[in-house]
Amino acid sequence: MTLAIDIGGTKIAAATVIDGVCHDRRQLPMPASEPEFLATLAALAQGRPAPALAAVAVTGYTDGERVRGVNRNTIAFWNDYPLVPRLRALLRCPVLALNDAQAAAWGEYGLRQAECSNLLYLTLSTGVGGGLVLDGELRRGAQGLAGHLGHMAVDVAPTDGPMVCGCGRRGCLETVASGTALARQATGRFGRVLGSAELFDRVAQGVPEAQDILWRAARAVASAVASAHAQLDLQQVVLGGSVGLAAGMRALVEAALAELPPLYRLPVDVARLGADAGLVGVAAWAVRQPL
Ligand code: ADP
Ligand code: BMX
Ligand code: ZN
Repeated sequence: MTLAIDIGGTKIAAATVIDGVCHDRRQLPMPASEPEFLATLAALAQGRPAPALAAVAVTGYTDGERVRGVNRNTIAFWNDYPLVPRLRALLRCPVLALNDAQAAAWGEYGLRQAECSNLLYLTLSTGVGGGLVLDGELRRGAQGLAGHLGHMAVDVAPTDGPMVCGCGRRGCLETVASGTALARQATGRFGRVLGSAELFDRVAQGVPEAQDILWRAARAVASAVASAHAQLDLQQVVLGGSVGLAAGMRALVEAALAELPPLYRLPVDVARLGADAGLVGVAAWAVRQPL
């Protein structure tokens, strides 16, 4: 029995995963401070059967012990944070950690092995994350950074002009197409604080300014996907995260890819595991690792 935990910029989800199925899934907001974070994790773990293993999908890149933010604005205390030792002490069981999008890529690949062996998972969420399965293997890279497509510079600027990303680069995909970026642009365009879900509502109502923001985001995603494809020769793109799963987003990304030369028109699907892709994926990955 594996306790799976998915730590994002906005929320933490936890579930007991048995044979690839989530049981007792619970979700709480991601707190801003470390003490609250540990208390939230304790609450999510409470009342479950003692796990043999905890598998943690985490925003940021990890060497398996510590976690670091690429975007330094996402979580204030995520700078070389000893996540795994802290969780080991809290949960009193072995703990394995993996980047959240890498975890979700592995989860989606598990359902698609018969169809493809080169898959890109993109989460459009608080940030924009990416996970790569190439030749049937999950790629983590030298320090766990592999697949961070959110920090590729794209040739589409947000409606409020090219922005410096929290990673320090200018023009990253994440500054155009993350939930945070959509909310920022919607707030600027409509003159009052709006979230990404409210932007989607306005798109559904046919408001042109809202449609413009989302279309730019889709074109930016397509631009990054095409660049990744040229480099890696992919077969399938899978979209996840609350923005990636939101109504109409997949179709917009496919429409933006259709503007590009045929070579770049990869099939785009939404995560079959939905919001559980990270939980199921990290559990499946962890049980195969030597402890
Ligand atoms: P995390 O980044 O913690 O994994 P999510 O995948 O839920 O969490 O992504 C959070 C982002 O998605 C936030 O910017 C939030 O405003 C946005 N969001 C949440 N729900 C929706 C929705 N239904 N439609 C569009 N955007 C959403
Ligand atoms: C950021 C980066 C990635 C992560 C992606 C999606 C940080 C803290 N995170 O690009 O590691 O995969 O966001 O994460 O730099 P989420 O928080 O949106 O789920
Ligand atoms: Zn960046």
